[in-house]
Amino acid sequence: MAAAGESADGGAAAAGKKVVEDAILGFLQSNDEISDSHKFAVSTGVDHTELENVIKSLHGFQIVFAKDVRRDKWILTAEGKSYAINGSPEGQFFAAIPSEGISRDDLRKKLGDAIFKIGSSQAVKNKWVSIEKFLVSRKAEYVQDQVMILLKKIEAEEILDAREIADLKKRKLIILQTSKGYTLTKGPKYTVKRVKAATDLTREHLQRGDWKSQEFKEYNLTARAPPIETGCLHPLLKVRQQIISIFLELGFVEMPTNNYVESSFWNFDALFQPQQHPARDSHDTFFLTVPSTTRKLPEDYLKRVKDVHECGGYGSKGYRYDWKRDEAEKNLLRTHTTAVSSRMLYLLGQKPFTPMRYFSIDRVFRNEAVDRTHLAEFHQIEGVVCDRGLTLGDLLGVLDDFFRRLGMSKLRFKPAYNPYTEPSMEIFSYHDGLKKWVEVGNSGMFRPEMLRPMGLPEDVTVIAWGLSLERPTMILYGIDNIRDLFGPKVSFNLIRSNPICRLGMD
Ligand code: FB9
Repeated sequence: MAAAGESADGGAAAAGKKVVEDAILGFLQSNDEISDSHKFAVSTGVDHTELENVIKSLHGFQIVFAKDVRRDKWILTAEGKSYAINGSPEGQFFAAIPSEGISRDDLRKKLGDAIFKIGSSQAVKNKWVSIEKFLVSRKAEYVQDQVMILLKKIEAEEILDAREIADLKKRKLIILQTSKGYTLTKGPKYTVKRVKAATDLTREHLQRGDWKSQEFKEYNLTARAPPIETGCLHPLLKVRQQIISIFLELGFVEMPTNNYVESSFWNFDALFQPQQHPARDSHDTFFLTVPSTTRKLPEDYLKRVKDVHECGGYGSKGYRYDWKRDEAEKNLLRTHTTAVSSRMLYLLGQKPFTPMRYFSIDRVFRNEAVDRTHLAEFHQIEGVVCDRGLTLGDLLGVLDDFFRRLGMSKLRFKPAYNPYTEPSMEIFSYHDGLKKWVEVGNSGMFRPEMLRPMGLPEDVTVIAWGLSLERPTMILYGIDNIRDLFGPKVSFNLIRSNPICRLGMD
């Protein structure tokens, strides 16, 4: 019955280990050293790997001193092995020729193309045979298959001279195998019979009193603790946490983003995005078949949205097209969290105005071509500031403050276009690590055609910006392909062993 914690076969392995240990310690009792662990393994019939484990343990306890020795030895290739058994091609070639000679074809059939080809050239070179047009005949009574003999010597680990080695090597019949071996000598704590070191001082030791002579295992203070299986955060969630704390520090409130399914109305129409805008067709947007349409839209507000699209107002001339309700009722997977901003701004417009700062970080879906940096879904980060008389300067200021906390202090802005913001700007940051300007987001001032129908006062302006969560995470964690960061191909190792998110320390 195996001792507690020791599995049945554990006993055998330990016994095996003990046998090997005693063999080594016993040998060193009467010999100064074991010069070559490989030879010792052969002589004791022990597998060298098993011997190696014992050597490492004895070395660890300084019972023996093990010095690494690199051992190069020639071994036969598969071809070499077959010639050592069947004879070299030239040897087989010669042997296959009857005394009266034989036709080339018969000989080729007898030996096969490979042996015939190599054998013929070597046998001729060795002046063993003559090959006329059709007939092959022996030129020697008896020949010695030197190659086969040398190959057998290699197998027997006999030493060959350099020229012989060179020939066999050139014919790819042998290759050099480098293996690590050890030379063993007695260590400072050498003992011929090793008493298993005890790990702990026990009551039994004290009762038996043998603790005085008992060897105790050293504490291996460098031993790594067993990995503690803990939960671990995906890098995306670590960066998200950092960005959430930046927004909260800046007094922003998180918007409820728990609805991937949205109506075209809040995703597009409320944002003054015209119904014929290219982003609104199924090439860019995932429309739902079930439920294909939304039922509840605020009627009075919808009327004002229809009007502003069709004929403008609030200083705008609108888009002058027939706005269709059923287009706005189509359900889709939201293409941006700005759809959530439109809902929140509408709610803000339904009560006496109070300045607000909102942010959202959640999934958005776009029917786009997947490539190294784009999937059909990503996490959008959005910041929205609503107040009276906000200007583009305020937007620049907030962007500077936000991105500085993200570790991006050098920003540049490029005019851009969004259907729902005017002016709009793409944001670029100089990335010291990548030594280049990186597009880090988009921004703008929401159009009055969007805000006024919501009921927000005329002097209220709303600045907003957006970026993705994946791009900064890829750059911060040095991940080149977005598929290694998000989706079925993500390696658990990335999840388990990714460092903390240190914004701004690139
Ligand atoms: O995230 C983006 N880039 C980025 C951001 C941070 C970053 O940090 C590094 C550690 C240093 C690195 C890169 N981009 C936005 C820029 C590009 O990657 C762009 O090619 C891809 N964009 C996505 C959309 O792709 C179709 C990123 C995504 C994006 C773009 C725009 C918005 C949101 C996400 C927006 C908006 C907006 C505008 C006005 C008002 C409200 C919202």
